[in-house]
Amino acid sequence: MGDVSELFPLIVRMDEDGELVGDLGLVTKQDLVDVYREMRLLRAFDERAWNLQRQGVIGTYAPFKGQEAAQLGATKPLDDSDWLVPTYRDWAAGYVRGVPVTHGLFFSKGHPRVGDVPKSANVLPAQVVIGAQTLHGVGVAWAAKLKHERTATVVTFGDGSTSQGDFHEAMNFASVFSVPLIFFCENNQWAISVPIERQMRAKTIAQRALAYDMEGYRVDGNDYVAVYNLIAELAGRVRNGEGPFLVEAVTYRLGAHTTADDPSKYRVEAEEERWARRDPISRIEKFLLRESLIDEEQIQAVDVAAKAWVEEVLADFKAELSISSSVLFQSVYAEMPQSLANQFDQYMKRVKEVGA
Ligand SMILES: Cc1ncc(C[n+]2csc(CCOP(=O)(O)OP(=O)(O)O)c2C)c(N)n1
Repeated sequence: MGDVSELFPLIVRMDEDGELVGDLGLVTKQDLVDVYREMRLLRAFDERAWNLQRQGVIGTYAPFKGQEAAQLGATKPLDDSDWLVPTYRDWAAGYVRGVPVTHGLFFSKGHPRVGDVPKSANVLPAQVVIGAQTLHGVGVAWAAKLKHERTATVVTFGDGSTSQGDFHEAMNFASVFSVPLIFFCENNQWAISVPIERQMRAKTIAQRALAYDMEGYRVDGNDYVAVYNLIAELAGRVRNGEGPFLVEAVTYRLGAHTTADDPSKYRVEAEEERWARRDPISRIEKFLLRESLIDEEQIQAVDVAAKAWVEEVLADFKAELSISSSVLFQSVYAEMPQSLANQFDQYMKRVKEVGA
């Protein structure tokens, strides 16, 4: 057997120097100006979230720094009626769909607001059980098919998730029932401290599609233009009854796995530097500068705007943060069952007694 990975060449449209090696396709130059700004805002938020954990304001947070092009490219082409089934790192993707970016902070606090995903966003709650959401994605897409809805579902997951049984079951079900689903793998090279080459012998994740008689694609996940165009095309095909598809977006987690992790223990600086040069934001910036679509002054202005925006969203977050402990009882059922109501009464009596 030949090397099947050769069947899945990396799709690139804008290289790391911001040079077009393909065309912009469906992405306009103005889109790139807007997306550049949006990514900078989201990056500023993500970096601030890290500091909030260090200050003890939030709990464990999984940063998406470095994966902005993959996450925005996978969601910007979707229609309002499409669906996103995300993980704990997909706050930028959720934001595109209309989930407040502070959701990641509420999530880290175990705050009840996290169950409060706006219905119109068509986003499932973020999944922490690795790979489990791939099955949920199949369910959402299958339901759409049974209801004859013309919607595309995108389920996102990391490279490590493809080593899980759930992923393979999901691929099999999706394939057998031809569900309108895009499996979108953010291959950020690491599953916590386990590098991709220790997770699997296959050279690419995309080639795993072959086993399920599915089309697979391997795209530069730090190239917004390439990811956007690929997902736009596949989402259109899915809505027309084709699919499922597997997309491997080759990217890199520039930060730690979570705020509880120290990557200097398991990866070398040279690797981090190599990937920092492929940063999804700086390649758009280089393109915009070369095309005179933005200048240094405007770049500075985005810095200022990003700081102001982060303060604004954090003010909303902080205003909602404090909750009464009674929420623990009230947010479980739509109608509280009698047994829980009894416990709630006892709890409130005790609270009065101790004056809490
Ligand atoms: C079923 C299960 N096993 C183990 C874990 C612990 N765990 C949390 S994140 C993670 C690594 C996931 O790596 P990957 O799928 O590549 O996603 P990434 O975090 O890199 O985005 C593991 C093993 C878990 N959450 N769920």
